[in-house]
Amino acid sequence: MTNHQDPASLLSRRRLLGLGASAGSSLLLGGCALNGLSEQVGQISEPLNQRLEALLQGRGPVPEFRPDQVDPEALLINSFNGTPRLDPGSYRLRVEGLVNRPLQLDLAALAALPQQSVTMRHVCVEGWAAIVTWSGVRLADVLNLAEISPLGGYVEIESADQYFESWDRASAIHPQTLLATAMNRAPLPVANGAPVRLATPIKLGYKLSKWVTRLRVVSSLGVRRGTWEDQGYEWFAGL
Ligand SMILES: Nc1nc2c(c(=O)[nH]1)N[C@H]1C(S)=C(S)[C@@H](COP(=O)(O)O)O[C@H]1N2
Ligand SMILES: [Mo]
Repeated sequence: MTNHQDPASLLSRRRLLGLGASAGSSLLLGGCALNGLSEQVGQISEPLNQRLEALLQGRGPVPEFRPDQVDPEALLINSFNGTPRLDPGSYRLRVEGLVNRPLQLDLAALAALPQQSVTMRHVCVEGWAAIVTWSGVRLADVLNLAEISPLGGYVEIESADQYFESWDRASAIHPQTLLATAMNRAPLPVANGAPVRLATPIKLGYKLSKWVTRLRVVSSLGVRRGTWEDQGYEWFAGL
């Protein structure tokens, strides 16, 4: 746990770190440019792709907040297509696409994986933010379990309310990116995405899909990039 900084300095610090880690690649700041580069590199060769990934991950973990900074009242509900109620007993997280071992994980299987927490600021572009503790499994652990292919540069995320997202691989396997099943040390409420939602301190709120049902690893982005992205929101949406 490191100390909290005000959001503006935190943002600029992260930007600097990102730039510093990638030695001259200002492409990091633009989702589209990054996407283009990553696609090109993926086509050239696998070792290069892995080097790029290492560079992107070079920033390492970002600072977290203290437990006493958590503000449950500040977290608003933002759902745009109703609140799906998934039956915990029949719930399966499907992991498919460019993986050697496609998976269908039930909640017991997820609970059996190492559990992590992240205390972070959730930032919604609609003008609110809230410090939250999310707990669950690392998305990286699930992707590793599925034996993600080196060619899988992106992860598409489907939700039960038809919400759609797509992420770059480096952000997906970032150590603070979780498939959360708990919020503020209590079981994840339905309104906040139960039984499983995405959480990470490195992306804006709209990237953090609730009610996640399916992960599909792909080599390039499709026509659909995200529920909000397809209406003009930035794709990378990094914090
Ligand atoms: N499936 C799904 N995920 C979603 C959304 C949604 O409408 N459906 N809204 C997004 C937006 S814009 C935000 S800010 C956060 C809000 O999360 P919360 O409702 O738990 O605060 O969820 C994100 N994930
Ligand atoms: Mo949002």
